[in-house]
Amino acid sequence: MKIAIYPGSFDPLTLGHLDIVERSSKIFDKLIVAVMVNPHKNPLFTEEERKDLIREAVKHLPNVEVDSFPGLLVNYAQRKGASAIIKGLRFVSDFESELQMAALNRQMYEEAETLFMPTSQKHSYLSSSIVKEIARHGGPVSDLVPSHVETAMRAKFELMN
Ligand code: COD
Repeated sequence: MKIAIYPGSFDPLTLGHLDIVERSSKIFDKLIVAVMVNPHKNPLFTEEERKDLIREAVKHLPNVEVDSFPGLLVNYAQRKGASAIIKGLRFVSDFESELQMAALNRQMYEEAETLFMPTSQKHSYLSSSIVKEIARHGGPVSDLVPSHVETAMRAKFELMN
């Protein structure tokens, strides 16, 4: 069984992320969308909230699982028996850091190849931080995130105000 991991912060999942999930789930027997738990970051959504938002968005994709992991991605990939790590690419700047991580990851665990999937043009400008910034100020995000993510963001920002 060919297993791939699509890691990220997903704080929160955007339509850009979902596009990468849908396209890469067609290539592998199983795709694990893995929320990275980073104690040095201060996310808007908790680990469990992020996973729940992703689960709701991928419920039409039977071969997609949602999970989370702390620490090194390669250790997690090894535990899961993954043969590929999927990274979405938007800008040249994404490529620079991703190439470095891909080389180091392969050095630490050569059973998993990093595969870069280019963003769809309509999502090329999208990032979780920009979406949060727009939503925080009450701007429109319905074309940028699934509707349940929009609802969850609005609820968070209302609580904060
Ligand atoms: N279109 C296409 N792809 C997109 C879009 C979009 N609009 N938006 C984001 N993406 C891609 C990103 O490029 C990334 O591949 C993925 O989706 C997740 O994005 P984010 O923003 O949720 O997540 P990041 O960038 O905060 O996540 C970074 C990782 C967790 C993937 C990275 O830090 C990592 O691999 N960490 C593992 C820790 C580790 O092992 N470190 C040692 C490395 S040598």
